[in-house]
Amino acid sequence: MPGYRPQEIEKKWQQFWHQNQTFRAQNHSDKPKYYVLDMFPYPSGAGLHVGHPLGYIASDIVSRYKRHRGFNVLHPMGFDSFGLPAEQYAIQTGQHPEKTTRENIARYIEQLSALGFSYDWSREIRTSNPDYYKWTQWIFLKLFNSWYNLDTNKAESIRTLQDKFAAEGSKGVRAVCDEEEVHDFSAGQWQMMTEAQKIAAVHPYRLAYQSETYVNWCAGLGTVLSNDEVKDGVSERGGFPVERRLMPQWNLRITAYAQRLLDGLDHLDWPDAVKEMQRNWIGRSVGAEVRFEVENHPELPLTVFTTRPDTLFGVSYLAVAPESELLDVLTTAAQREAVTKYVEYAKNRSERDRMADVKTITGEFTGAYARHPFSDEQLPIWVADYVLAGYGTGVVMAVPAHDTRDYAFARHFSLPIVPVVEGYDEAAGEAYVAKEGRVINSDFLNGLDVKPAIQEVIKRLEEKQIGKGKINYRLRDAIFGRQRYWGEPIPVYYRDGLAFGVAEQDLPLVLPEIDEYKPTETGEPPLGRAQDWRYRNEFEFELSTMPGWAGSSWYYLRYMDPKNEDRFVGEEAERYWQNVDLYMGGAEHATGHLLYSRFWHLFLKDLGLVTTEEPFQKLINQGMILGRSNFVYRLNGTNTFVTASKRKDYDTTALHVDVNIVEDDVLDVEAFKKWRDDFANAEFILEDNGTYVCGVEIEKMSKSKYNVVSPDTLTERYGADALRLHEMFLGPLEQFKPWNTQGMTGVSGFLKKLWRLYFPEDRDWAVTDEPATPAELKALHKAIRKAQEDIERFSFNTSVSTFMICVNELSALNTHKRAILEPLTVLISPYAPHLAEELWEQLGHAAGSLSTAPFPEFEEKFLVEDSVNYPVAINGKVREQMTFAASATAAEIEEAVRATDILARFAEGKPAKKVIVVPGRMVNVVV
Ligand code: ANZ
Repeated sequence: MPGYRPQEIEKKWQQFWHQNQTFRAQNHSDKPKYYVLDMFPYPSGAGLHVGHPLGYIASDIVSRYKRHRGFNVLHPMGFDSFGLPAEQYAIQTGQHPEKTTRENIARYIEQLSALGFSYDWSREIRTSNPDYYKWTQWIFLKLFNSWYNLDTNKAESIRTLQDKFAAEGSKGVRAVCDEEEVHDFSAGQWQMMTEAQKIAAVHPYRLAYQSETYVNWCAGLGTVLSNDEVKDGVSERGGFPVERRLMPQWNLRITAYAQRLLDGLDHLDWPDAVKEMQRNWIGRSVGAEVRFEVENHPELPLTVFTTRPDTLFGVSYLAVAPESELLDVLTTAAQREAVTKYVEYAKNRSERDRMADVKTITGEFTGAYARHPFSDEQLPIWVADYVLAGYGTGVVMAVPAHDTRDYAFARHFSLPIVPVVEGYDEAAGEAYVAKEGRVINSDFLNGLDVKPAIQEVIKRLEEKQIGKGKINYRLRDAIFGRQRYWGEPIPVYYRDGLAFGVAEQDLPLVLPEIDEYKPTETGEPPLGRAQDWRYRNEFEFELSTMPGWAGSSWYYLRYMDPKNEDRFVGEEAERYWQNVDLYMGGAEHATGHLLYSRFWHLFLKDLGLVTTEEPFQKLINQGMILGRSNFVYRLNGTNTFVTASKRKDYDTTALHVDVNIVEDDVLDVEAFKKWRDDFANAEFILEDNGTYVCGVEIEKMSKSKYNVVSPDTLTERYGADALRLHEMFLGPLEQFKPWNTQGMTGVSGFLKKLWRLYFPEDRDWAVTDEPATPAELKALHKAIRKAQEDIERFSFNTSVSTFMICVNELSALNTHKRAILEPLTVLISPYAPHLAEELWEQLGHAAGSLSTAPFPEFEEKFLVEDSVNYPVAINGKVREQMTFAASATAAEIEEAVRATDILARFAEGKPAKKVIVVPGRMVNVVV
């Protein structure tokens, strides 16, 4: 077996691992556990490109390393297989999304296996399989059957709520609920309610509940979208316009967990940027609610939320959101037409535009007035789209002197600007946003500083019962329904217009077959097409399905015990694996998936179904590998293409060209003519050396830019081990970096060189049992120390260069010794596992895999030099080099220097006045 032939050994070891289930994790072990998880992929039709495996390679290196270090490692893989692309494809082609999904997964598994990942495939899960989504539905039912008790600060069974109602009515209940929907009743009134009335009364307390909610409606996709699926007013997928609409929707009460989700962040080993994004997304604000009476409308006082109650005496108007139902009542006859017109305009601007666009100042006077709660001053009520319906109370008290948006608005509409904190400068032309300072113009607050003033106002509001201190969160409840086919059916049915959960023993509620994957003629979601689809042949099912993030909110638990038919995860398995030690995935999930899973986990914890607080202890976001695009330059209006260096002489348009027909930026001209029909007769203006050189740009990898590089051809040509090393070598894991194919040759050359330590070109097998020399041991142990330190701090690119240095040193020393090469094999195996397995076998370990061989122990003693080289200078000028034992003392060195004839040769035999020894560095003789 002389030459390094990755194609042969890689297939061989992939089969070996598969047949022997080498990476199967046990749920019982004396070893410590380590759970390494990749964010599981959505299997798209395009397969993997070289950017996808980056994180998988890194996590695989850690998994393999941990096995060498004696851990029982859980490293699973599965598929997030419900979702829009498969459904869009189904709409276009009529093919069942289940079929496309299955085919795409098969291709993914093939590609992943070819990269030699040490997954425990026996634990594979697919979120679209009924035996998986049965448990997603089960968790939904748990949410549906729970409420959030503020007294115990956790979720509880809805039964405890009913018991409270029966015992003390609604008074004694402190819950996170839909405050507008709940009504006060006594225990007696509860007893008198019909069953249906009781069910309706409980509904707004549920953690999974239905309500009329403003949603992002995307007509182009025929569904609602969550805030993180909408970017700049259009859908992230497809780029269709999104409008705000009031629709009945299923929601999950994530807001009940706002504070705990915030607090938990402090204990997580996550990138600061991600934690900060979650903090902002949750958006905690401390302030107060203040009630303003409205003239002629004693029935509707307006309540505002403010973070600055200290500025109460600077209020010059109130503003309500355009969506507010109050507008109907508030607006006077004279203003109705103008207000209606304004509302129509504002409704279709996205929240983001409304917040971000500070230049377009719009609004309308409603004709109504409120009264200041302390001064009784008259305050006009406006409608303005910078006020958001979903935040606070949807009404603001505007203080133009101290708030930027209010200031702009007041200037635009000539409303009064009254400074109430010292420091406002009228001439400055902007608000003075003061967090501290002395309060002025404010009756009983005059002279106080901002902070005590806030306390004082809250005290007085509470005394007068017209307001209270309040903590607000920007976080909204999560909309949990999609009007789509390819998702988990929500396990709810309707009886007399009331929603009921399907009985647990009837799960899974399997997705029914339908004839077309489109909404019905009457605008119902696709499930409305299902024939005879009724609960117990009688009741109508809910027709919306769960959003894409449902299945991914708990999948890490299922991997612990994927075959369990009685429980979503077995108790013992959960106790053993606890949670994920290392989670690897893209930064784009910072506020979606990572927040939802934390929420579900806390909820399951509350019900005693899991024992840990958090799902993912450590998180790493791998950076993105960017594409390296190539361009050709077409002379406008012709079919002639000019090479890059000459293009400035012509009027050209740059076109992306498939990077697979370009090598080292040189275009394969014949392949180009075949690439697209319209280029068949292309003509070229070439470089002077007769080649066509393409332009280059670094961009996101995407099909439309023809810069996608598939791992398949690279593994065929260079091997998976080379690809693994190369991807790590591209740069620090977390960074964004451009792909480059040329580098593959370099790492491939390195692997060949490594191989030659075992199989030199002139011999079949060169490994000997001779003892290693200090120099060889030093080269090895330097590498062990560095590689171990690097893996522990997730710095993989530096390890690759360490290996390269080590192999260079060993090659120079002509090393072929088992004492060196055996530990080296294990050292490199997390990175190049196929090559390592093969060499391990050749080293005589026939019985099995090296995957659990102990990681080589670093020994400091091999790095300690036994002799030191001293430059010897006379009056500061280096004249000679002398070598001393590392243990030699300064006195011994001085004596040895004096004993030489150095002064005779370089200082005309003068006597030495002084000999200065700098230990370990140099000797200076002063004459
Ligand atoms: C008076 C005031 C005076 C305010 C002042 C600020 C500065 P955060 O910190 O983000 O929670 N606000 C309240 N509800 C709003 C809504 N639905 N849409 C838009 N703005 C709203 O912001 C809270 C502040 O934003 C509140 O405090 C309110 O303006 C405004 F010198 O009240 B403030």
